[in-house]
Amino acid sequence: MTELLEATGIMLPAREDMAPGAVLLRGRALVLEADILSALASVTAAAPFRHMTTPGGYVMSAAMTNCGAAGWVTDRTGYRYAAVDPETGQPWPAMPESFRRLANEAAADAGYAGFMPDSCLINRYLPGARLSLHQDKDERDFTQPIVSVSLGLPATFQFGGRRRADPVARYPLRHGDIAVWGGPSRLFHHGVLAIKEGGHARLGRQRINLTFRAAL
Ligand code: MD6
Ligand code: FE
Repeated sequence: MTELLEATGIMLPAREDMAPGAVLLRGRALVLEADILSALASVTAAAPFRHMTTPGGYVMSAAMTNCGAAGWVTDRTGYRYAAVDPETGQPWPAMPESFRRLANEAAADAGYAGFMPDSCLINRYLPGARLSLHQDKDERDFTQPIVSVSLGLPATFQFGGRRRADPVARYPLRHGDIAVWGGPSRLFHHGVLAIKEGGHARLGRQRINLTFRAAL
């Protein structure tokens, strides 16, 4: 099959449908890898990773930061998008052009032409960190998709349905893979299983995820 690419020895389809409106694009970020990694270093130097607290009082195991006009934050008062980084008191770093372009082009590949993200949440998972099953529902406009870029250590992505109790499928995510979900699956539950110990050639002992949203 021509629609196969090799990643760490295991063949995966270049494109996989997870649900109606939800698609996995294997290796899609690699065309812009160098630009994305250098822009990532600039953003995280200006807005360092930090562990946020959920409204329920739990410290999240993934460390987070943001770039773009709006950044997703959580504290004891709730989840929201904020224009200013509560740690630095400064606006979040501007969204790098390479980020905007990658998100826009991946969304178009997935069937969502014209995606203009105003928010990029950046998650850093060290081995053991995880993200429990949840919906992304703090955005204003659910007609716009979510574009999620995986970098560094591999992860197992969980993708369920509209209801929390719906069946959940598991997909391996590797460096460069992009998941896009929107339309009928925009509010589907998803999560990330605990990251396994390891080292990545470019990023070392961590997984980085870029989650693009049209939030405002
Ligand atoms: C991922 N992250 O790390 C997917 N959603 O592959 C998310 O789904 C996510 O990290 C909302 C808030 C933070 C997140
Ligand atoms: Fe999410």
